[in-house]
Amino acid sequence: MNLSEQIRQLCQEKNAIIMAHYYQRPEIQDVADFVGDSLALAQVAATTDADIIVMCGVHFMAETAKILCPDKKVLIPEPAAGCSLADSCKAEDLAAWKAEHPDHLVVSYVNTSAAVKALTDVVVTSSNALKIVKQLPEDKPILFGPDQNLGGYINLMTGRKMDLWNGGCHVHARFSVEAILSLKQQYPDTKVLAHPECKAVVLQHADVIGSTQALLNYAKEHPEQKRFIVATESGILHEMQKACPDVAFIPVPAEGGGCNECEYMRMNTLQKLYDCLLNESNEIVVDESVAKDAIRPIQRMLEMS
Ligand code: CIZ
Ligand code: SF4
Repeated sequence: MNLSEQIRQLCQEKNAIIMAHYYQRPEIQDVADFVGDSLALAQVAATTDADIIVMCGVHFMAETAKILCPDKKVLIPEPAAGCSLADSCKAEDLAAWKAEHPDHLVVSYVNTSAAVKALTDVVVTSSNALKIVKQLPEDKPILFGPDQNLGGYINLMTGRKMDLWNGGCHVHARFSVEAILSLKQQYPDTKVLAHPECKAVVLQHADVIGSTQALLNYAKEHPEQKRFIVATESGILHEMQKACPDVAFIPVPAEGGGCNECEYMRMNTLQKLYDCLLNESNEIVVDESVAKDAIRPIQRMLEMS
């Protein structure tokens, strides 16, 4: 048996489920039971009857699964798979910001630690952020963190004036505007699909702005388009290509050239996935009192999305 087949066999023996984010390596997406964005991963985690969840994604995604499923064993193939965006907002800094604005609601992007979520009123992902912010009382001021680009995009689309934390994703910050312009020149009439974590100057050139799931759905729902220019982590191209085999998806390169990959997402490998499932290692532990406070804004998100 090859490694993927051995992983599938272990899943059966252990009643384990493998969940993978769209930014994972293609071979991990292919072996997973479920592939999705962080909203879908949280929704599946909330309802699975598996005993073990292996979260092939970054640390905050595994933490979210653990918070939603405290009685299950949640494993991550590479525990060092972090997120520069989540790291840009420490719980103590958010606590200080909140203290300066005691009348504000706190809306946090899902790319945050459990400790930050514990200080939050409602969590959002890029799939449901607009929908959720629109449901919040209009007279209530909002602190939004940590992604400034996503927050700016929500402000633009909703007319809210949320105060924004100054954080960002280093992968989405480095898409080259020049490359987009030259790709648009090379392929006129080709739509640009972009993630709202991209800089506003990139979003200005986008035809469709949305989460990985929304961009994927757009491609699926527009079979008349034979080509797309894509500005998000290039891992999503695997699922796009599978869903739309006759369409060309052109990734926007990073400034200075090269494919725009998240090095944290790529830390998980098939071998590490196998080892972690076999040994049930790298178990995620969330402090109970933190988990108790963090589950409320996640559940609120699931209800509101
Ligand atoms: O929410 C997620 O899964 C992320 C990090 C990206 C996206 O838009 O799907
Ligand atoms: Fe974090 Fe950006 Fe990597 Fe997503 S792509 S995990 S936001 S560093």
